[in-house]
Amino acid sequence: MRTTWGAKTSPGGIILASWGQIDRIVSRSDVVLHILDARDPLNTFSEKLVKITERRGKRIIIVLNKCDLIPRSIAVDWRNYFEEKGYSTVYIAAARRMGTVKLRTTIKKTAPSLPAVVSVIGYPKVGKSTVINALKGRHSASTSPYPGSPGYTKTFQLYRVDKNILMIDTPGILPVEGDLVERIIRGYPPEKLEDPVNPAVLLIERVLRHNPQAFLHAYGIEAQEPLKILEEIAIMRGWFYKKTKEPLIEEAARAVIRDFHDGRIVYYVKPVEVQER
Ligand SMILES: Nc1nc2c(ncn2[C@@H]2O[C@H](COP(=O)(O)OP(=O)(O)OP(=O)(O)O)[C@@H](O)[C@H]2O)c(=O)[nH]1
Ligand SMILES: [Mg+2]
Repeated sequence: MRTTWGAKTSPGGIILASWGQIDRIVSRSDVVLHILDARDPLNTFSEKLVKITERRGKRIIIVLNKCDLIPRSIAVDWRNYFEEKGYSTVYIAAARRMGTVKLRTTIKKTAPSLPAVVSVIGYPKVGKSTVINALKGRHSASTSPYPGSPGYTKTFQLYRVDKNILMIDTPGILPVEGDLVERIIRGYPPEKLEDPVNPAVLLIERVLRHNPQAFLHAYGIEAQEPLKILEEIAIMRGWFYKKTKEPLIEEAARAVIRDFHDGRIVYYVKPVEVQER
């Protein structure tokens, strides 16, 4: 089923869903899977989606995805954190098909009746389409590594996962309530960012707060100042302004944003750090 819907595009050209559309999708679902990036669950968690789901009397399952990028103990801590708040929670690594058995049984336990319509909702690039493919057992929903790169989800589409589960893939919702860094790095294709340096600097600062070794491991760079890190990446890759021969930090900033999406820059937040904030 392809639904026609009033498509909206961000200044970066990405098609985003609106809250009204999300509300309609939630109304049509029996269960909502809210997909979070396990590296930073709270910054990819939408209070607004939870409110919509509650208002519509629907059940929600929190899915912590990309758990291959974090230690298992942290995934368990985050699951406990969300379960203590009353959410049914599953941790998975959809790209590696890990945790899919548990997710499937949780969906079936949570659904008021079977077959169930399950919508998959979350910020851009958290892995919504990959979750559908992992449950379906083959690549059906198109996926892509970066915001706006070919294959990102542009429309709502229904997939039959098995005889009891129908899933609706959705485009990444615009995190209007979201944090500035997330909004920029998930909301725009890196090559379309007019100023990639400022968001990259904020991202680097955040990564370093949680993992001071992140850039040493990713690029062999020891520096701890964001601009110095960008300069060193540009020098390493041979990116210079033609005229001035200065390091082309804009290109390095885009590379950092892409490497963050790819999981090359290792960074994760622990639930205890959140509680201490
Ligand atoms: N390491 C890792 N990467 C993942 C995982 N799941 C998805 N990805 C990667 O994350 C990127 C985005 O995946 P998609 O499934 O396209 O994400 P999406 O949420 O559907 O993205 P939009 O449709 O643009 O909102 C791809 O490069 C996936 O390979 C995972 O479990 N682990
Ligand atoms: Mg998608």
